[in-house]
Amino acid sequence: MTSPSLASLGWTNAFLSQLDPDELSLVPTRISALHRARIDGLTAGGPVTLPLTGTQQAGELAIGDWLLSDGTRVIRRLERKTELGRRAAGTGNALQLIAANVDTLFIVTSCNADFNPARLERYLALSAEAGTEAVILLTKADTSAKAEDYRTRAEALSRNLTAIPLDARDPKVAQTLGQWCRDGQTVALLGTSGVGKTTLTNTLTGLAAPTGDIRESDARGRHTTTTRALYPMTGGGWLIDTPGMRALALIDAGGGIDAVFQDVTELLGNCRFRDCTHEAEPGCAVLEAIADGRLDEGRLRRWQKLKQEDLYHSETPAEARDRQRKFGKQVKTSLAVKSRFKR
Ligand SMILES: Nc1nc2c(ncn2[C@@H]2O[C@H](COP(=O)(O)OP(=O)(O)O)[C@@H](O)[C@H]2O)c(=O)[nH]1
Ligand SMILES: [Mg+2]
Repeated sequence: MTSPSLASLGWTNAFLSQLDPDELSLVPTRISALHRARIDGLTAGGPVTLPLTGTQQAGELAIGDWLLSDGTRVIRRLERKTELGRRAAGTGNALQLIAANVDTLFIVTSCNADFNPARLERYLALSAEAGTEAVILLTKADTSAKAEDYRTRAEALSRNLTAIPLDARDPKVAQTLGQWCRDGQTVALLGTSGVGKTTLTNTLTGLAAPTGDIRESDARGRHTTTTRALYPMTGGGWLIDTPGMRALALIDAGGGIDAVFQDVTELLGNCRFRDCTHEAEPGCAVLEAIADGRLDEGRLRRWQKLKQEDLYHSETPAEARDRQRKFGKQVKTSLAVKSRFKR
């Protein structure tokens, strides 16, 4: 088997330019599997296994990371283009990395009741936060007469967003997605159980991982039997599939929210009052947009909910106390306002 070129592995000038002149003889190595005390990697010269020494922690590395090695050990990790991560439980804001240097995140839902704007917006925010390009894949288009409606509804969830209805089992999917699934590109799939992620993985990689009913044992089995996580796609490029991808929680949306809700956020500066809550104030640009049909009220509520949750999950304990104090005041004021109106 011939070895892939560095470019095929996803190496670009963004990585090359990080090298000092005296590092040019080191071996660029992309992590394909992570173990407690070693990594498996891909290089232009073929697959390698490198030990992690005392100061190097597997926890600070991720599948898809680029490392420099001297052939026997890891010298250093290069800065990432994108970082997919989740907030680790009980550690404040610490990010637990799931995958690095993913170019495209395929957000997978189906042309049926799985389609949920609030969930998709969260995934889109997560993708924006990670720095990846998001594309929505609408599987099971073959079972729905409304596939085009789903496409329209999906593309309305963020600006410049592409949504693609498809049959995940169709071998032509590799061509349909050829713009993202090609030489040097790295993709990952995100979506709820049953939407067709494994089916798509099989279609794009030519592998035959079990789908559907045996899903659960499959997920568990993979956890223990193999930690390989970077799969070559038949049309070129790499698909990252790790158990961690399945653990990416919807609360991990982070700061990407505003990028997804640009249609809402660009209205905010036009409200008459700077502290407008967009509930009932006169001169509220957001409520005006809803009144004349430019903005969907459901979308405004979903944005408010996400922002609130994000605040809650990202603030320090001191910030939380401060927020609760302010909220208490707000409640008192609004109660006072209400009782004034009653009289
Ligand atoms: N008709 C149809 N069935 C699909 C499609 N995608 C997935 N399926 C079926 O849906 C079930 C769940 O798919 P699977 O890939 O295991 O979903 P996962 O849980 O996201 O990995 C399987 O029985 C698949 O054959 C599709 O586009 N069209
Ligand atoms: Mg699956």
